[in-house]
Amino acid sequence: MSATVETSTHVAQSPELVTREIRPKRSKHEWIDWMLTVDHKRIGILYIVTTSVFFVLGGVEAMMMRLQLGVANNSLISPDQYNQLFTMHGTTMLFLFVAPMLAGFANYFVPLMIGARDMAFPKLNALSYWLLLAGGLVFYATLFFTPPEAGWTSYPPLSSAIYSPSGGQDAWIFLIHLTCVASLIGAINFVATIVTMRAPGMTWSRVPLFVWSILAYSILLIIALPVAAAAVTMLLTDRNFGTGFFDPTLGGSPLLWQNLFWFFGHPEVYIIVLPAFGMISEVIPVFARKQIFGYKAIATSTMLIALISMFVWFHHLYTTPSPTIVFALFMVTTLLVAIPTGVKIFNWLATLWKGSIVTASPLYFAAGFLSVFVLGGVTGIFLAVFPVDWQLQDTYFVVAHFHYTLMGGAVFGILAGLHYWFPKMSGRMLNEKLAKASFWLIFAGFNITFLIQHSLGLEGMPRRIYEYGASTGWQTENLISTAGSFVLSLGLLLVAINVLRSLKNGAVAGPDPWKANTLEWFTQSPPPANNFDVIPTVRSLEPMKDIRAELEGSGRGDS
Ligand code: HEM
Ligand SMILES: [Cu+2]
Repeated sequence: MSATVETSTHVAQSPELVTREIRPKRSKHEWIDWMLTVDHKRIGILYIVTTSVFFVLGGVEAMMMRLQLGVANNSLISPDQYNQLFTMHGTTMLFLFVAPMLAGFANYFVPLMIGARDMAFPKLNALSYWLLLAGGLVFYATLFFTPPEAGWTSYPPLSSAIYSPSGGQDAWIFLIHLTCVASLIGAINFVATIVTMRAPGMTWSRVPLFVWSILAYSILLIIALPVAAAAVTMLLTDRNFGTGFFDPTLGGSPLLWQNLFWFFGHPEVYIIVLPAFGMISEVIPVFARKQIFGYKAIATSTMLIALISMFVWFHHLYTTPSPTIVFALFMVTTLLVAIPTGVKIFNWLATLWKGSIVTASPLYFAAGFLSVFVLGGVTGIFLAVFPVDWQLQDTYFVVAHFHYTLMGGAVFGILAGLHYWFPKMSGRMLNEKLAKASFWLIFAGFNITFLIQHSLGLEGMPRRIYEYGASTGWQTENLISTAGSFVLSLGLLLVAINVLRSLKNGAVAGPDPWKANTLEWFTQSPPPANNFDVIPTVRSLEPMKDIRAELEGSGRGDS
């Protein structure tokens, strides 16, 4: 690309930001440019658009399940179809929506936030995206054959050739392989970029908190993914080549799968939640008009959460026949995670405390994140205590818990990030009224859907059942939950409408509509291919504040 650039002088909307735009030579067809792109911003958009489609698919699967469960003795969906639906839904949401959606935001914003012109390895970056897309296509091709039905956890013997003879399960394995390679390449790229390409003056104590979170996310991926890849390879050979890693009749053990899977699977939860934490840490100080409280504590707690999360996996095996001392040890490590998480939450609250709060939509979603994530954390503390887990495991209490952490944590975080960064990515503002309306629908709908599932769980409703009898007494609560899921969907639909409308008709954003702190706001919206003409020297945690102050001092103001 570098050989075919033409330069032009381009003055940004704001007089102080003069960026010489380098336009890569374009081919006749726009879509060919997109397919061949190695620009981190375009790759970021490709990720965000692709994963939004997968979110819709996962959402449709969820709604089909909620429809089936809305009334007792319903026969809308067969037992087999229900198994396929929760397997597709869980797998889609985790591997094809949340994790790669966050990778999309990281792709777009990490280079901009550290003042770099691209990722360290732009071509590898493109490869990551295409591998992910290939994985998603292979997985969804099973809709035309037989989709997998052993759950997103694919425990043997459920996932063995005897109980899951269809190729759907092998497609699931292939999906995991492809996303593992994609994410591993991406993670190495992020580490290289963050370590070597920061702007002059950006010492480690001036690295934005979102970038810290992506560093932690990448390190976790690099440690956890090879284990996942190994485990699914063993499952593949067990299913197809007669090995017996997980088959007791051949000397193997199903518990080996559970250990390997959760050694990866629990860090995966933090792989999802840490970048959402990072987004919240960017949004809160901007809209509280205050410097983040406890920067070092938040950055340290991010790394600590990543570290501890590698030593908690056994809490998923509390109901296996294992020595109590092992349960006790893992209970302690699991409870330990609450400390750095609490540190973050108190620091966010302290940042908001006595701030001059700007009540804009990104802050709404950040506040929504705080409240639902805290509830998910609290039920996590309940479940960490193994005798409690013995009562609640595999009930709707667990379904409620992990939707509060995964959906509450990741989706509210992503929505906060989307509303915050949309002006930068598109050059246009979202409609605030519509954004706030969608927030209230999502917040209400989410809580109506999932809060009541805690009591369903306490009443004994097991997860992964396709129907229940009228005599169970679970009918009303399930109906409320299903009704809530429609409110939630309506809210999400409103977000989509807002995005699509604003792309064309939104108010022009300008380079820095929020008066924010970090370097992505030092360039046009959307940024030119080369990101920055001049890379400023960073002198504090909030370089944009310094730049604005300097311009005011020199009489050029930021009007
Ligand atoms: C759009 C709102 C959502 C609704 C209405 C919803 C609903 C459901 C339902 C009905 C189940 C099956 C419960 C069972 O029978 O055991 C389920 C399972 C699950 N959901 Fe969601 N969900 C939503 C969003 C999400 C999101 C955003 C994530 C992840 C980030 C997620 C992750 C999961 C996982 C991991 C499972 C377990 C699948 C399994 O048992 O193998 N869900 N969800
Ligand atoms: Cu866990």
